[in-house]
Amino acid sequence: MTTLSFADWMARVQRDTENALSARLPAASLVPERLHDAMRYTTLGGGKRVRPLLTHAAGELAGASASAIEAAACAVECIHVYSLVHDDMPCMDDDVLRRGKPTVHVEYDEATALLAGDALQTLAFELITAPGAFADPARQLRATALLARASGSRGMAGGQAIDLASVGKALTRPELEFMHIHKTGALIRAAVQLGALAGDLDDAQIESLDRYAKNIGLLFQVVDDILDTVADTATLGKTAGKDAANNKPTYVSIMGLSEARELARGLAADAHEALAGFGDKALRLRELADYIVNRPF
Ligand code: GRG
Repeated sequence: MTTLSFADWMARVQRDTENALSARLPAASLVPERLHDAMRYTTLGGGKRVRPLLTHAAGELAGASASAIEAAACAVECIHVYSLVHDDMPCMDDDVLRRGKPTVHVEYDEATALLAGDALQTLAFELITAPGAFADPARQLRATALLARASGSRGMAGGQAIDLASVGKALTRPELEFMHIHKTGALIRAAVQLGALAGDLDDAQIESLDRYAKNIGLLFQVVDDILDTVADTATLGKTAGKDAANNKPTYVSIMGLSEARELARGLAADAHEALAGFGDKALRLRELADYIVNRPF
């Protein structure tokens, strides 16, 4: 059996995710056309697909079927895209650029952006609860509950609320970490857990993957803060330097650039350590940890 290079594997998962999402999103010709068009506009043709990549890597390790992995990966990405659409709205981050394109409320209008986000969130739960999506209905139910919790007020939405309330405040490092564990980390953690639950790992193995996922969730945010400082708008496909401009606390503002880089390296090392018991099966998860540390955008 030939093993794909990481770059080829990543390109394959990104292409498969694009096709799977396109097939699952309502056609733009279906009433209400404007809403469906906005959902497709914001979901398709962009994004690194980090969460689906994590779901695929964990699902492949767990021996899950391709169809279960695909359903879980699409569900997580729909939640992620909904969060970006709402985050960009004038009532939150008020941004005009996302994934190199005008944001949904700019390209369409605010009401459509709100509804597109809402509908993407509910589509995620339609996908993860589809009959037969997982081989084991008990695990499917567990995955559904996990995704709901990770997205809600004790997960991503809660982290966003803390983020909005912290503008202009001098957060301590533990406070900043608490916010990011929820805002960014919870969904990344869910992406790995859903992949694991789609297969048949035991609870100790799921626990090890969760330790990996917690580190990756925080690592993703630390790198995001570094990129917001050092990269430009064209590279990022979203407005660079926004955190400083909005007076938002970040790892870079609290620790400085070189300590933030050191923190990223430490989190990546801990993520690698969590995978020690899986041997070669965890190759893609290891490669993804390294990709997240070194990602250019
Ligand atoms: C509106 C409930 C609600 C939540 C919003 C995720 C989020 C919470 C806001 C996004 C703001 C932001 C820039 C967060 C930092 C980390 C992050 C999630 C970046 C965007 O994710 P990427 O880089 O985006 O994976 P792509 O476009 O590649 O999918």
